[in-house]
Amino acid sequence: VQLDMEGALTARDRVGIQDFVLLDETTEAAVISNLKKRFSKDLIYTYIGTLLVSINPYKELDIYNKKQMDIYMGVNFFELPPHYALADNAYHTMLTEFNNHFILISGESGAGKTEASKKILQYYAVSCPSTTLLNTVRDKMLMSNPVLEAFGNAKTLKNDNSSRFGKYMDIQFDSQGDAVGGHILNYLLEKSRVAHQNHGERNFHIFYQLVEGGSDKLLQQLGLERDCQHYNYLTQGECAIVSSINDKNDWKSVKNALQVINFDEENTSHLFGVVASVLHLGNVRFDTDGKGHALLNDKTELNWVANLLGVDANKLLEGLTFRKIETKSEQVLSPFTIDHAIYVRDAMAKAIYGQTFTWLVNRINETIENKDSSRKTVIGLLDIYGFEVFYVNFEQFCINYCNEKLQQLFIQLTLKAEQEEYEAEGIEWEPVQFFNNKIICDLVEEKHRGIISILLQDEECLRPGDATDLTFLERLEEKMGNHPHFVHKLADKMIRKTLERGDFRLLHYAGEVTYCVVFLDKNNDLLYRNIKDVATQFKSSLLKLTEMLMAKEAWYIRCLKSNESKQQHFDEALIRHQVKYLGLMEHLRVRRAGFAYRRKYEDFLKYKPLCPATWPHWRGLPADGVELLAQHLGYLPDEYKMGTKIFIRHPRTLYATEDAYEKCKHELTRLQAKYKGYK
Ligand code: AOV
Ligand code: MG
Repeated sequence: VQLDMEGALTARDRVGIQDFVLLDETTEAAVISNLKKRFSKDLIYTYIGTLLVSINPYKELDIYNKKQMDIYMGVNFFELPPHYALADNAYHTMLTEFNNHFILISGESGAGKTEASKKILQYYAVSCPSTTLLNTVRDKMLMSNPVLEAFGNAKTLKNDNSSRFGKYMDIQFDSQGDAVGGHILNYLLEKSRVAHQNHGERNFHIFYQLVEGGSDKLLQQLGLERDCQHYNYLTQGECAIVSSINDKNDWKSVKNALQVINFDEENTSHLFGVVASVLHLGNVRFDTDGKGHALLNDKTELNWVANLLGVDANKLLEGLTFRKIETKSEQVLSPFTIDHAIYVRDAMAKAIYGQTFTWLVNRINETIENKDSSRKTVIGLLDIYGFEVFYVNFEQFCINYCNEKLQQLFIQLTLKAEQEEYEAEGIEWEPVQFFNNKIICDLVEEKHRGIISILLQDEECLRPGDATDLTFLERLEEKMGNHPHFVHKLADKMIRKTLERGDFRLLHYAGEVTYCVVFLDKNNDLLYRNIKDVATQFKSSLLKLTEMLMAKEAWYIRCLKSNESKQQHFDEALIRHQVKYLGLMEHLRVRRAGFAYRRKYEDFLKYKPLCPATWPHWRGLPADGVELLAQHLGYLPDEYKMGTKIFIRHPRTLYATEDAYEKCKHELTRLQAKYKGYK
């Protein structure tokens, strides 16, 4: 792919326009046609002002190499095609303003969020200035990716490498701009996948990698067979082998990455011991004793689990087949039914895996942490599981809720804040209407009235005997019946027809999703309690995340999925749907009608060599200097506004100034050299 260097002034190219703000028309059709034109030339990135839109190309593009990265370091973000420009722009703003930033990468499952976040991390780790000493920290940060992906990603119907956890990574920089450390926060791993996978989906990659790639000796030590079909937890989706995935090779990369992040023999063998124990646990089977009670079928697998986890096999068996009831005077063991024993077995497997994942993240954090106490600034990268309509499980509900929250953050920080800023600055403004998904966030999380609250209150209203998930649904219907984003079985006939008993449907910002309340089977109090704890924790960790992000300067990448079949094809209808729900048109309208670029007066005064009245020194008020500069540069009155900073309507205006400034700087340097020569 050729670098498509547009003249900074014309900013228009043969292959569509690099910044939507420059489009002649702002219709949806014009936007989609521009995206399509660029996509056909492998130009997958386009700006809307400083926001970056990217479309998944589903093929390797030769634009992410070191040479390309180096071209970007330190140039103005509009001088080159957009792919590294946003990352570089955030970096340079951080350095000049010495403040914290974050890059929010959003889009539905398979849109390219994780790939984008990896490319940005690579950019910072490879291209920023560095001393050799620090390279090790950078290598570790880079190598944390394959490890976390092996344990936290899986093949789903939407994406062969779907993130099944949320990840927020802070990259820390010292005042020189060196990437010197990092910290990772993980959010809600989709643990249910450990024990159950839908048709066409797999468990987490690491299981297949171990079985396919582990040495004979290792498998023998772990008591594993080299055959995925042998394991109950690997075969439910009936797709252990995936053409786009090479588990053997990935195993090698993961082993190598573990070494880089300081996993010694002991840690590594502990880690794989736990992974193997989960596979064995999944193969523990039960019979019934005739009274309906669960009996262990065969001890071999159970012994392996006990052995690998270092626990007592009899205690383990007791835990799997009996409930312990404590009375005042004694402990009574009440036997489980087969169903219950299987449930407990799966819950144990999920818990073991979940805790291992958390442990892994903590270990990685220890190795990438920068312990020196000098002041650092950070760029945070947020890559979370994308919105999905497929599943009905509780984790899916949380994933979609999380996506609603991020959309809300986007709306608040761009559409809302932007328009409010014009108002506050006294700039004339015709408001742009947009759909605010706060109404959906409230539906889920509002105190006393939201779905999560009702879920939590529900237990208090339970009477013994009526503990069914339908009571929850009835209460939801009672409270939410008239809510425009909640559809239930009493709703209008057409919709009702498609809803099963026990289902409710939410009209999310990105589409409709039907959830089945079976996930709230209260007969199963363990599951129910578990879900409640998750719900509560997840809500508060999202709140913390939002607060943390609000304190930083935001940059956005909106990823679009080009098609549903993972092919190199531009599906117009699918793109249109995403352009709509991601609010791109509204964003464009605000950007275009508004003043896409703004600079603090002090920063804008860097252009002072362009105007005799401000050069070489401007001693008056910064605002007055800027006004003089703008007039001298021929800015038309409608093109800029003065508030607490200068607002510039059109990128072209700023580009022209930036261009003139570069030429002027060049000329000054030349003259200085010449002058020195004379001396
Ligand atoms: P996601 O992170 O947005 O989905 P990924 O980043 O995993 O999506 O992208 C899915 C797949 O699309 C990747 O495995 C690549 O094959 C391909 N792809 C994405 N971006 C690029 C790119 N820039 N260049 C080449 N191929 C790309 V999810 O994690 O499911 O929400 O939960
Ligand atoms: Mg992902």
